[in-house]
Amino acid sequence: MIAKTEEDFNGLKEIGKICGAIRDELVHCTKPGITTKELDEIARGSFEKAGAHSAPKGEYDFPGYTCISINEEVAHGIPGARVIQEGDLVNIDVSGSKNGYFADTGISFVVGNGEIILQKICDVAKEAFDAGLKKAKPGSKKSALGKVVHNVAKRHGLTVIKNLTGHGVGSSIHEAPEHIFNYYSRWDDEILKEGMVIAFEPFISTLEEEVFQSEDGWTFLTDESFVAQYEHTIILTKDGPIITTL
Ligand code: M2C
Ligand code: CO
Ligand code: CO
Repeated sequence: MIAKTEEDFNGLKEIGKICGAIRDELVHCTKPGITTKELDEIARGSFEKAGAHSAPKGEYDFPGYTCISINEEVAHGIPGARVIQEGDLVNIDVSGSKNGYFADTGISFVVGNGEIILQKICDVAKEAFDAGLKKAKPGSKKSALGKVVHNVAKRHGLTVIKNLTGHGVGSSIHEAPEHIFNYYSRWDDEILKEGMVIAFEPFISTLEEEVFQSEDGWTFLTDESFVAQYEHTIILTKDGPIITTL
């Protein structure tokens, strides 16, 4: 959406704050021994308490309030009986709505002590996000974000997932612009606009550049790579980006 009014800005900030707080709460509660379903139940309670709704559940009838993905699962992991272990790479993606406004945020992290490469892809996902954020201004090319994301990955001897992308958000969970790629596409000539609301979510991979869908119809998987995501909802303004989900 294009945020125009004070009501738009306030509504987007309110749901952004709620989703950011639920994300942080779940990260805090992620300890060896807890199941992904138990984490999702915490999110269910927090959405309810905040008077907000889960976007995956409300918009797509996803079997969970949040997406929680472990190790070979990259995104859209279904909360369930899987028990979190020390050293797991975990992704928690929280998206929701309140009063018709939406936000989307996610983070990958390592539980306790894990392999060094796992911490590295998490750090590089954040670095790629920060580099892209500098290009996130009205009048810039949308393709500039993907260009810097891919460059940051390559500089660290890593790559990006090409078939998962960021997207517009705000009045629904996924809306125009349809794709914010994690690589440079010369065909992508869209110019970012004042007030545009985007979910920017670099996916940094150790090897593979595409994910595939699991037989459960939801979960995106890799075969022999690990992938980290870092996502926030951002309102683009001439005075700089406003991150609603900090
Ligand atoms: O937009 C995402 O970040 C998720 C969507 C949840 S709806 C089931 N918040 C995303 C991540 C990966 C792939 C597609 N969308
Ligand atoms: Co998300
Ligand atoms: Co998203």
